[in-house]
Amino acid sequence: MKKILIVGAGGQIGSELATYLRGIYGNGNVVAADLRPSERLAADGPFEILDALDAERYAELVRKYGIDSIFNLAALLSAKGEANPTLAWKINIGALTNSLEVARQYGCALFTPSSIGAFGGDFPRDNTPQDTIMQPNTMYGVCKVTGELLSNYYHTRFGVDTRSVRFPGIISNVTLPGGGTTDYAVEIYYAAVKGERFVCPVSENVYMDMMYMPDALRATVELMEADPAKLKHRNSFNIASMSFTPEIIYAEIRKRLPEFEMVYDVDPVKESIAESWPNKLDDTCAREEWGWKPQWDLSSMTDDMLRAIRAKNL
Ligand code: AKB
Repeated sequence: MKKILIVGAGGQIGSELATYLRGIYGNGNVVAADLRPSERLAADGPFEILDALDAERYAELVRKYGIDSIFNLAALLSAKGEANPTLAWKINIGALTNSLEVARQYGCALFTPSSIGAFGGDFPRDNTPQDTIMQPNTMYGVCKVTGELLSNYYHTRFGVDTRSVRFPGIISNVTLPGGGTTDYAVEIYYAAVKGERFVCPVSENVYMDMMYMPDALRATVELMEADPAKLKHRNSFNIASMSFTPEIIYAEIRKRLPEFEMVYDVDPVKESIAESWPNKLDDTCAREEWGWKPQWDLSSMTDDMLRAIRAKNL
């Protein structure tokens, strides 16, 4: 049985990944770690306070629990990273290099997500290929490209089992994202259920890749369980399931809630980040090398998001 450490387990992805992994590998085998305490994560399995920049404490936890697989999710997102680029570099790269070193020293497999934010420059926006120009103009993107390169380096140089996907914007209903460019696609559902008018920070025709959390969690585990002999790529795979503009998601919600209203107040930082990213990724390599296939689309996700948020009785 695996012994897993999730670093940054209190965030949007980590909080659901902990529950998902505990369901598969057993509660006691999945240690959730975060800067801040979490009653929810501590309720059904081991929980530890960890600042991912503290290499000694990181290694101590790996030894204490006999960890063999690490999921490193500690990072500032794109819009927040633009507000404080030096902090974004410090956290995102500090957590990455500590994860790589501890994985090298203790023989752990390591998953560190990349993102659609790794793209930038003059690359094909539609059906963006797996291997193309990556010249991001955000600090978040610079960190993601660095992460991909360093993770490949640790694999080829030291044999560390590093694996990664380029996540689209992740849509979920448990923990809110914070500081991302794609956050609007989560916030819109909360506004719709609360009967509030939604003010969208990205303009109406900007396409971005998005994915529902259950697909993102499944992708993470399927890649980490994939036969290494079949992986020609490692860091990092394009994965895709849906791509839409604010107008398209708005129309989808209005099919269920015709009274729902959305207006635009475009945030220039988010807008320019969104425009520098792909419209839609080509995920052929992930499909061919480890059998990736999404299960959710905009319509089924919208039904499920509205149901889950209504059940919170906000
Ligand atoms: C962000 O918007 O910064 C993230 C991402 C796409 O990586 N959700």
